[in-house]
Amino acid sequence: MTDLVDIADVGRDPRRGGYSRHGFDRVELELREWFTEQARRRGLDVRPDRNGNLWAWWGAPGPDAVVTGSHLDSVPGGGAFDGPLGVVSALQAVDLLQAKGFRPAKPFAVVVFVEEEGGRFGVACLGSRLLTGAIDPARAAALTDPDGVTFGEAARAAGFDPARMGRDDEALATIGRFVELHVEQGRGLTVPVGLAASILAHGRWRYTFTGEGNHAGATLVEDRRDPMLPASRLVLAARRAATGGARATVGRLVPNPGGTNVIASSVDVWLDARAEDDARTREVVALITEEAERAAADEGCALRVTEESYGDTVWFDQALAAEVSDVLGGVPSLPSGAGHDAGILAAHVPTAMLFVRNPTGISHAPEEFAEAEDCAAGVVALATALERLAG
Ligand code: HGY
Ligand code: MN
Ligand code: MN
Repeated sequence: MTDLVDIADVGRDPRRGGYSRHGFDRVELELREWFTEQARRRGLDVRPDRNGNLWAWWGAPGPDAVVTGSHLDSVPGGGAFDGPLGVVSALQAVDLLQAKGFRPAKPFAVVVFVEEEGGRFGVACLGSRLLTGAIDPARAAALTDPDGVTFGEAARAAGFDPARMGRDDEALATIGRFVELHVEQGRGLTVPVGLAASILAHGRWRYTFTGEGNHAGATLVEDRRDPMLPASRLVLAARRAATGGARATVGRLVPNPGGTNVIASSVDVWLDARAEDDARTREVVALITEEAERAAADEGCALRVTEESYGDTVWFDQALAAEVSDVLGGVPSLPSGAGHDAGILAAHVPTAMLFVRNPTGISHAPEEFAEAEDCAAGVVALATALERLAG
């Protein structure tokens, strides 16, 4: 926990509460420096890859490496554990292993992925998607943050050349197994440590409703084409469509220009939809989009829908999960409603996830919390698993 305390004041968000730490922003660059210092203190050799992810090697890089780690960025106003717990636990697992005189028999690295939350540039797991070729690097470079800064510009300012970004076969080829520790983000875990079995299929869609900007006082209701109406009907349609375990959320709705006495000219609405498989997720989004189209027509508004990211259901490597569970004496396995970098890597290398109990199940909020003794149990579990895999 001391390492989490180290960064407890980095990136606090006084307006939202919690933390706002986003890819290549000033705060995340400070966290990168902190991680680099922590890694060097442990004799790890920190080598950024060309996509902006940080790799801290214990010994020489090489094939069949055992890799662990997570992310340091947050959602806007996020909690202290989602991401950093996995990075801090990896560093402390190295401490435990070094303290007992363990030396890895395989190449071994701790990795920090950039912009896992997509909190600045809108696409989740951006660093691991670039590494694996799951996103076109030109599209990634052109993604913009709310201030209009592109990912390419932010990457360049952080010392990375966007023209060199993209699938990194050499880096991928070094990974033998990847194990990510993460705070659980639901209430599914009733013991300190568990394993992830799967990740829901999930994606993000942007709906832009365009009407006619006008005066809130001088414009009669019958003369309006107010995009806020169909935007509101989309929010309600999302809740109605989320049945049978599916999830559909609107957490971000931005009217333009956004004046109290102004009828918006356009409204952007982002939908996060998830379900147990591809077909069900697509069905939920189709239902919502049909209602959005009806609502736009009813109000004389135009609608443009853009799919911003999508990932199919992830099933983690069962042999690796069994091996990790076995060395831990048997831990429960549970589905994950949250996406992770491990979910992106799972398509390329044997991947497992360890979850640490979250007593409230709250995440992506300042109240996110995990008990110190459960975090310590997570570190011991991760060290035990890594010792088995890299022994
Ligand atoms: O959105 C997610 O599920 C993850 O926290 N990026
Ligand atoms: Mn998250
Ligand atoms: Mn996370």
